[in-house]
Amino acid sequence: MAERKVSRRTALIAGGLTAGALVAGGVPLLRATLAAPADGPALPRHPTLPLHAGEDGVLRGELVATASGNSVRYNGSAPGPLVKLREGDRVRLGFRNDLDADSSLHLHGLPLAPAVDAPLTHLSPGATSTQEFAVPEGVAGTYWYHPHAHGDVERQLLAGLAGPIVVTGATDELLKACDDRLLMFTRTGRDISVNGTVRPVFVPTSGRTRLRLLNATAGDHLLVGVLRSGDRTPVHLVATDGGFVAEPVELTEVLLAPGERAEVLVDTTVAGRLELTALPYSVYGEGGAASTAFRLAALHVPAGLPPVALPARLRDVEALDEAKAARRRRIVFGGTGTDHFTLDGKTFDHHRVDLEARLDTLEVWDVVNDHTTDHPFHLHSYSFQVLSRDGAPEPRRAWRDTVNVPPGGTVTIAVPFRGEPGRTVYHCHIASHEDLGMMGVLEVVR
Ligand SMILES: [Cu+2]
Repeated sequence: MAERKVSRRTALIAGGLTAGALVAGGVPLLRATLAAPADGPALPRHPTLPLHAGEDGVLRGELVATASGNSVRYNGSAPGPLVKLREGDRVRLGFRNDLDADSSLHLHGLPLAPAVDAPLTHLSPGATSTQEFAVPEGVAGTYWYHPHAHGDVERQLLAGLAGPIVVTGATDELLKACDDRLLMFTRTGRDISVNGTVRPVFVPTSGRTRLRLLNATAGDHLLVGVLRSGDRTPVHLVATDGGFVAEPVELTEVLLAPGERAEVLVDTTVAGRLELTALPYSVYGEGGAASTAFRLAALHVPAGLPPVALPARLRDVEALDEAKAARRRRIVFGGTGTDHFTLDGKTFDHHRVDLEARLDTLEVWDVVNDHTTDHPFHLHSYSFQVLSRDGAPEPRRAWRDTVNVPPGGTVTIAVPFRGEPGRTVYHCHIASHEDLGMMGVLEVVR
């Protein structure tokens, strides 16, 4: 048995797993040459943005982007404060740009009207904006906010401008016995931070822990798994980008492309150490050079946490009927070299409308990656569902705003254009690609 374990670990070394997992597994292979990085501080919780209800019942709050040296902050913290909302809330969110560069506030993933999201509007230094909206029903989940000033998004993200949004709703009651943790990933220099700290640790307080995983990096794909003694332990996916899936789904890894979120439940009834790990992943397709695994965070599970039952059902996720699509389109990621990124052969021009769609119709889009690396496709204002990947039907229905498209791959999505018409954007969510023009303009008309 021990022999088999050692040989499996040896295979993992070949696969690029770091020594951290090896030492954690109690097998001191390579300890002399590769020390496991030490645990960081306790996982910080995000400060919550104060929201005050006016006499009209509308919740008011304000985010201010300020610079200090080379860093930029929302309301003085990086990540920015947690915007905590509930389905049905009416909100008036103010934003002030106190940077010396154009910026803006984009509420990533919330299906807001194009006029409210205003992704083509840049706010000059000193300018303000107000976004007023009602939080739609059925969107309870994990979202985030970040700047959308084309050309400078990557710099501002890397410098600290990003913050989390959590929307709660009735379905959350099914998970109220879980320890609910928000883990927001950003890149700080050579490390990936979690809530602003590197390799934090936390002690779960319930026998089941809900991890809200938020990839707020500017361009890092994170294939996330949970390891116990170096072995993957299954988790249950309960939510994707646009909120809950129909029922918990057992998985051993979750890919989070830049911008993407997923929520998983982890069994935390067995005392010991669990390591939330970024597993080796290749953005160059199958067989391409993969990243090396590294630890994101550790859970120190105490003894005696009572089990928490897994809900059998979470909610109904509407089925979209592909046969009713008014239109089928093909959208192609492309480009040449390392600094030329296109959508349908063109780079972004905010004066040009690239696609026109009709409100209250359903469209099916084949999003094709004709380039050499992964590109996460992101659409503003209109949530979509993945129908198939390279022709293989998607195993479950889920609402999304971001989906990864590997090189040579095709992801087919169904987009119902509901709510308000207007002019909005779709783009690659690797911020440098978007800044270099991998973005198009969509106009939804009545
Ligand atoms: Cu891209």
